[in-house]
Amino acid sequence: MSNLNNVPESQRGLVDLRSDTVTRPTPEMYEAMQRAPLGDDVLGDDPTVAELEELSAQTMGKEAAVFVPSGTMGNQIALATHVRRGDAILVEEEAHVLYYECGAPGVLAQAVTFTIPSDKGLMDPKEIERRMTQRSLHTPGTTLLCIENTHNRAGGTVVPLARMEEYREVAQLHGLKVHLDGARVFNAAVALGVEARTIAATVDSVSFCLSKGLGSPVGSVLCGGAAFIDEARIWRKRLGGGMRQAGILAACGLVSLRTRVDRLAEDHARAKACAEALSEIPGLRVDWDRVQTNMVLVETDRPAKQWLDCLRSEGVLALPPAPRRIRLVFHSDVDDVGLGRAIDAFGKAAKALGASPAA
Ligand code: TLP
Repeated sequence: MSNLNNVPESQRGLVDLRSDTVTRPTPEMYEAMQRAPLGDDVLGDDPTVAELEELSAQTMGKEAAVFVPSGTMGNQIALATHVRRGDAILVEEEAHVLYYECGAPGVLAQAVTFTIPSDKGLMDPKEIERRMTQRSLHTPGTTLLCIENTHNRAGGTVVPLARMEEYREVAQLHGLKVHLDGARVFNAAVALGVEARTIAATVDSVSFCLSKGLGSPVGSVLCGGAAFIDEARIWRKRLGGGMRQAGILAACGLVSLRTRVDRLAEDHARAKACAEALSEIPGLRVDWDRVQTNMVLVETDRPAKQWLDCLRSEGVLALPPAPRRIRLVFHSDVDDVGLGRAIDAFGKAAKALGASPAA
């Protein structure tokens, strides 16, 4: 069922597929916020934050965890904590940490990033090895490999466990640490039919978002070894990410972790159904291989903006990650009725635009 809590009048009736970040808190979350025992987390005494951090660490099979305001902060704290200034980080060429985090690896970790091409988000471990540098008078030492699972710009694609293990092996062989941008690691876990901790076991640190498919209004968690997380806490404070009575947010995170993971399968099923329907509509092309979790990337026969304007007039919102590409993201605030409306809106847009079947 759609969750209409606190949806402003102007947004009622919209089918918002721009991102899974747009979900509103559930009634259980509001209740949990009201009940949550609070303290000053910068002084280390918010019991609800402590509970969330403990549950997160357990869930990921790591020693410790730190609650942060955003996925971006979780990633960038991880990078800055893992590397020394001037080190090199290996990262897939369209990774979120590069593409959407405002150049933070250069600004905060002060690292150089070497990029690895991929096939739908999957890097070749041989290529990773080929791009490593040894610290010398000339070259930066490569000390970190950063992975994204699921991969956002590739369309929510999943990195299978076997590939994660290969990444770990090559990293270990050369003394690199591995950080996982697991903003949507629970989507990956559900798609693979494994526990998130099984994926996390292949990396040194993992950050995951509570505010995406898991439905919390705000927050991410960075998990790793105890000494790493101690250091990460300093980075969080340095970046202004120390939050006071943050238990009010952590309370929602606890609801997310305890009750919102398994339902991600529903979002995946709707994404598949959507992809199937859209591939019948003239002017659109869907790359089936990429529809693995809660996203659908749609290639458009003309500038995506023209399609998006038509969709908006039908009350359907989406974003264009490239000039002729639309991204649709399914989440708990889009039910089957919303799915149907989105498909209808694409059909109407195709007619309005006179899209040709041979796109
Ligand atoms: N992704 C957002 C946008 O920034 C593109 C979205 O709508 O998908 N890692 C990955 C893989 C992400 O997709 C995101 C958010 C983040 C990190 C950052 O999370 P936040 O937005 O909490 O900083």
